[in-house]
This record gives sequence, structure tokens and C-alpha cells, in this order.
Amino acid sequence: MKKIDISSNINGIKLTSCIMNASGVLCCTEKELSEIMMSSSGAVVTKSCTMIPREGNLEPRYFKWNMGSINSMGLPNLGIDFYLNFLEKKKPKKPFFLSISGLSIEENYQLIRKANLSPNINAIELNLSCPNLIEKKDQGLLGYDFYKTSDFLDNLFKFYKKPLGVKLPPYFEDFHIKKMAFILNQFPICFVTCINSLPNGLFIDINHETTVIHPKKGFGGIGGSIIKPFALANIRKFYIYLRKDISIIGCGGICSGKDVFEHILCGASAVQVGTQFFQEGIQVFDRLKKEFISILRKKNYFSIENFKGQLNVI
Ligand code: RRO
Repeated sequence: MKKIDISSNINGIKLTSCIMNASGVLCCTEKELSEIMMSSSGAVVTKSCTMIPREGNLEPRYFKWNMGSINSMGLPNLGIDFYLNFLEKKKPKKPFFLSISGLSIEENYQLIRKANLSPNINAIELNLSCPNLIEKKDQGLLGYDFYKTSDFLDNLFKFYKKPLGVKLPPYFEDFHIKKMAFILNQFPICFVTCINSLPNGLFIDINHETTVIHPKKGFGGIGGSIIKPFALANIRKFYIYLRKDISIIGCGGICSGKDVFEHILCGASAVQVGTQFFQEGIQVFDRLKKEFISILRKKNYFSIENFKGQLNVI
């Protein structure tokens, strides 16, 4: 039987499996990151970090139902020094993506300067799309401000020379995706991760007539299978509009091998698992890998390059 290879290459960063964890889920502490390091996840992606540790928002701040999840975690993390020290101490044998999410553009520069000094980081995943910050309630997501994003990238690539990807919020208009792709195409971006959770969703407990999470009056980011069509649409459109050397990492609604296949068919080079990882635990990577390989075998494909981006229109 011919071997099926699910490895991938994110602009020179080699992954033995194209399935990895999404930032934010079970990737905050030493124990959680070590578990990902030992698992069949193709990479280790950290929780988005800030200059100093944060407790995050008040609980309850996460809720899951059969079709998805809602969260308003509020960026709880152990601070950038912890993640850089983890990397130096453990030296993972798989790519390590440091996710950063400063509370201001100035803090993002500080974080990037710090990461720039670390020799072992494979790439930064710059989070332009955290939806749940109470202290920023009167400001929009950076990823929805095209002018600020462009100016920010312009300044950061003057001093940052290592691989950098951006994690984007979902866009709902073709025009917005075209505009963001036009901006990203002007910079040496390594990859784009789309999408972060759908911001400002609301889930209700009809029995108690309440929200299901406490912060921000119950509003939070929506993830899980319910957001897959939006993830696929964003991947597909960015695949069409982005420079071909910018890889796409798909995120949103990965629960089965079929979902992995769909993301890659739309143009993703790898996928990240968030809500389903939280639900199922570290076993999820073995299961998804098995299901994905079984689909490829049935279709007579031997590598993701056989079908990546090759979605047909009926
Ligand atoms: O911590 C969070 O509330 C959070 C972040 Br930083 C993010 O990027 N996406 C999300 O759904 N939650």
C-alpha cells in the first residue's frame, strides 16, 4: 500500500502533519504546551501572549453547545517571557508558533522586538482579531481597521525579519477580503490564519433566561462547527486574492477528517483545531489524522498537493 503523506510546508516551515492546535485552546500552561509537543499535532501554537501575565475575564467565560462554542476569555496568558522560556527549555522537535496579541500597537512592537531576539521561534502568529477585551470595548479589532493594519505592518517589517503570519477575523464582504489581501500582498507575510472566532455572538439559556457567559453582558466570540462555512469562504477568497507564496492556515469548525479535507480543498496548507480540541482533548489529533488519511486513501490522493485549492464550481 502506498504511503499517504499529510505533511505540509508553510512557506519553508515544515510540518510532518498539516493538523495543529489553534491558539487559545489548551495551550497556555507548561503542562498544556508539553502535551501538544508530545502529541501528533503538526506544530505547537501558544496562547496569544502579552508583555505581562493576565488573568483574563471573570468566569463563566466559555460555553459549548452541540453546534459551537462562545468565549470571552479576555486573553488570559502567562506573559511572553514564560513562552520564550518554555521554548528555550523544551526545544520542541516540531515548529513552534508564538502567538502575540498586544493590547496596543506599541505593545505589539515590544512583543515582536522581544520575539526577534529568540533564536528558536519558527514564526510569530500576530493576532489581529481578539474579540473579547473589556479594556478595548470602544475600539474595533485591528483586523477590521485597514488603514491601521497597513501602517502597523509597514513599521514592523522595517525591523522584524523572521517569518510572521497574521491571524485574521472573519470578513463577510468580498470587498473587505480583497482590500485586506491587497494590503498583505505588499509585505513579506509568511502565512495568514483565517478565521478567529466570529465576534460578538450571543447564546442564551432559555430555562434561566440568562446569557451563558458573564463578561461583556454575555457577548463573545463564536467558534466550532457552526462557523465552518465562514471559515471556508474566507480561506477560499484569500487563496484567490493573496500572493501565491503566502500560505493559508485554516481555522474554524474542524471536527472531522472531512472538515480538514474541505479546508485544504479551499486552499489551506494546514488547519488548526480549537473548539473540538477543547471538547475532546489531545486524542483529537490522532483521530483527525486517521480520518483524513482514510479520505485521501479512498480518493486515491497521496499528498495534500494533489488537491489543495482545487475546488470546482458546479
Ligand atoms: O482570549 C480571548 O478571549 C480570545 C482571543 Br485572544 C482570541 O483571539 N479569540 C478568541 O475567541 N478569544
